[in-house]
Amino acid sequence: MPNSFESQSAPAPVAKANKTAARDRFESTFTIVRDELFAHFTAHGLPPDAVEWYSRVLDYNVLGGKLNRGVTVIDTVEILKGRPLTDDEYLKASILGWAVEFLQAFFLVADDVMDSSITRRGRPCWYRQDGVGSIAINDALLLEGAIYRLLRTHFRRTPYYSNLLDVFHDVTYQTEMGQLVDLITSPEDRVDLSKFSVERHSLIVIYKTAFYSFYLPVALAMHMCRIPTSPTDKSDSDPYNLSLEILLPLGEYFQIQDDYLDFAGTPEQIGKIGTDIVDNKCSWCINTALAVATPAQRAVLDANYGRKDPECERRVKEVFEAAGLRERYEAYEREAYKRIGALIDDMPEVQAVGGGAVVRKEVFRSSLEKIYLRRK
Ligand code: DMA
Ligand code: MG
Ligand code: MG
Ligand code: MG
Repeated sequence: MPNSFESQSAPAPVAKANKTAARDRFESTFTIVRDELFAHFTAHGLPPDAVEWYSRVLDYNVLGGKLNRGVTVIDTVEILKGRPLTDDEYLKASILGWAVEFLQAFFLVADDVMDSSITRRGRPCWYRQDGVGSIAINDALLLEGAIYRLLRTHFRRTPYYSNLLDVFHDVTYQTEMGQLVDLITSPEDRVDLSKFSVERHSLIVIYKTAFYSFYLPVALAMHMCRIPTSPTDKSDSDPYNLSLEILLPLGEYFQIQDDYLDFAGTPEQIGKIGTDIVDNKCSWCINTALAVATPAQRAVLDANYGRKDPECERRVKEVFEAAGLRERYEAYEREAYKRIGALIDDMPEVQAVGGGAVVRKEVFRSSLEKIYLRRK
């Protein structure tokens, strides 16, 4: 397929139906995961009210999203194997998919508390539900703990168990580093737009989003397919490092979409009310506006950004509109799609990495197509 923005159109109905079927099949395996986790709670003698609470935590926070990360694990295993999966392979890939979705749920529950967000996936954020409040902190930790229960149950006896644990631990820590820089770059009480920069933004988004959203699902699939890490680890030919070269720029592009939609998307469309302006976030929008603002516009931004006042937020949005952010974003998206597409085009079709295992570039193309032009 030619790699040009112009050649892209809406997905064909068949492709869309396949996508929905893949998601539905993945979603249907959730009951397995749920039942296992409940059985474990019950085996520890936890009372029914605790199991019932946990059940609400899982249903509310793990389900209701797009499930792109989980589905990507399964898609990637299929691409790497080059054939349909056996039932056992499908189950294993879907457990890894759920483990990624649990990690996502863990981060989102905590992120919404830290960002004082109002809604998520079209409903109140979990911490804002009646009777939840700061219990959400422990609920987030329980969601993280569940990952390691699932891995232990399904992978303890596989030779790649330690690789799975390693990648989950690494990526979790990287995400937390990103959240740290995100949070300390947006203090509530001291707005100082001169602290923002595209370099700072790039660091934040690669760490808080790209590793766990893009690298993790692919790396898990690669481990499940027994793709070896290179013995020298840091070498250019290490397939995991090569994957990062595409997946980190892809993750950066994805978070820029998220930043843009925080400003330009409607709550109905994105399922959440944008909080970046009020929260003083170092987002793509403010960085782009700062780069082109006239002195008068800059003064409006200085006086109104990061203020807990709807009128201030409205003034900032006015400057964003006047600075042509919508057109600038469209141009950015075309450029990112071409640039990342070219990185993928430049890879060999198949990278043989030893032991008969191969990495196919379709893995990366499939991730890029999943997010291109997304509006939610
Ligand atoms: C998301 O950043 C990062 C993590 C680790 C959840 P964000 O606060 O921009 O996400 P959202 O817009 O979904 O709240
Ligand atoms: Mg947030
Ligand atoms: Mg956040
Ligand atoms: Mg956001």
